[in-house]
Amino acid sequence: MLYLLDYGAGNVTSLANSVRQLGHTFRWIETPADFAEATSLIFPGVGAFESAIQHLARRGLLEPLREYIRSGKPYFGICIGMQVLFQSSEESPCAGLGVVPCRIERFSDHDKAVPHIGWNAAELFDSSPPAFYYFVHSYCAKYNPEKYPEATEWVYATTQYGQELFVSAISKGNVFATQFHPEKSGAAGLAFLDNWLRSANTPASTVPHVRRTLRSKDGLTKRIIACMDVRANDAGDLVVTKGDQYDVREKDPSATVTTAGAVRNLGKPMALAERYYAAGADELCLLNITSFRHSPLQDQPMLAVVRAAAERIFVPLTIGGGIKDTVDPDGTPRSALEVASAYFRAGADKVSIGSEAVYAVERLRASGGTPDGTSAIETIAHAYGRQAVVVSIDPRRAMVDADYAGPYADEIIRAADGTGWWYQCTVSGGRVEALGAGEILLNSIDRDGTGLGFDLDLLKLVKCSVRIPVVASSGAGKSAHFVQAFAEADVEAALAAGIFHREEVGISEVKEALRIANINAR
Ligand code: 1PR
Repeated sequence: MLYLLDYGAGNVTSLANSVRQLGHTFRWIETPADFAEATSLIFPGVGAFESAIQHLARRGLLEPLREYIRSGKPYFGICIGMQVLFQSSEESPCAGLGVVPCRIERFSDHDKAVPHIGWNAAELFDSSPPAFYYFVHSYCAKYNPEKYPEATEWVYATTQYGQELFVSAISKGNVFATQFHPEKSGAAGLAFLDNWLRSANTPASTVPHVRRTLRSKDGLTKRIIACMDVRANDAGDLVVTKGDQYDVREKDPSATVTTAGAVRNLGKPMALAERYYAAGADELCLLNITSFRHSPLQDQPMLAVVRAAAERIFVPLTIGGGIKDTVDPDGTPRSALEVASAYFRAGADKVSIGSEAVYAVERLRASGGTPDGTSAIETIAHAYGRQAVVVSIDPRRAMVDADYAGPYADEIIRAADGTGWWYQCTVSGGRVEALGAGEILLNSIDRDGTGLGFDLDLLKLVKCSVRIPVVASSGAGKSAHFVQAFAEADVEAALAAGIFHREEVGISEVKEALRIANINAR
């Protein structure tokens, strides 16, 4: 019987869904005795090394896990499930299981954004061609045969991020593990997982080690994200809508100002999500833009959408809107962490925090810049790892006169025609990084729905002030706009909504334009 080990953090639902999708049955490890029943075991995980080890120790599972691995029965570790096999991690003073004689270290952020988020090439040591898989981590086993000669026989695949090579899969005897997430890597990932599930009880054959060297360019691809703004329409159904500069209601063409028309309906969230997965989207984003809370947390209609999406879609899902301390209709208080946990259990990989991040930064400033650990960003990052926390920023240009000398004088951007502006919210970018955000989703109220292209000034400004990945959002009107955002602002991902919903531009068309421009795309 196949068993899955859940250490209580991150999205294990997706792995369970992938295993089911591949036609296998499984049970969850509940007690130490279950290890004896298991004939194969998968330990998935994201988040932090220390919480994984401590969680296993608290539940009395650490020694049984070590015993299980020693017994020679098949083990497949994913992400943290791989890292716990190592001796130790720079992330924590806790010792690992010590199966692999090597230490886990942090990526350097001198030449690149950290965490490493996205689809990168894993080069296997067997004869299979390199394939793209989804990674999300800040720590890794660096590929270093000189420093860790005894670990070399474990190396099954390597991957290059920036100018660092790391071990992206290990294999020896009954132990197999990947730093990437096969359950989030689309068809390639499912095939990879299926291969292990079918051959788990066949001992791995040793593959000769050939020394790997750095290339001038890494294999990380720029991500194309399809975003669905979801809200209840006037009949109470959840629909994907799309605004112009955040106004999602149909406009009365005869009126000079917006009147309260019906909410624009561009389709059902699941139907669109499936379409984008099939079309090759690297990631999907579902934003609950009205944060409707007329039902208790566990019955949130948005949770049902996430559950359904996670059953059929095997690329990362980001969920945003309403990730904050709230109160159920019956008066039960719900912390932001509880709200986020409900989404992670439903199958979300990341949560995106909007308004609450702004308030957290305001509190941080008022307190003199010392984080107190209580904000939604901090509590969620602590429990699930910073890579699970996206901060969504909604800046708007605040135009100023030529002779403006006010408090934002140092931040003014001037166009060639002399017009000048500053961005309300720009400073939040740097502060949310300090609080523990793992990625920034950078919208632009001015560009939203206009098709005029991403706001490059804004992207460059934020990109050069943070070291975490930045997702460009708002204003995409054609493939060339994506090329521009990657080539000129070097963002890690770009997101669009309207052009994909209305089928004006296809995801494959965008990827083709990137390839022509010599930009890595999956
Ligand atoms: O504040 O934590 O509850 O989060 C609310 C979330 O909802 C935030 O991420 C915020 O950006 C988003 N949001 C709030 N109101 C709207 C609205 O449209 N009225 N949508 C809204 C933001 C922007 C993008 C859009 C891109 C690309 N939507 O999601 O998809 O601009 O559009 P385009 O390609 O068509 O130009 P909280």
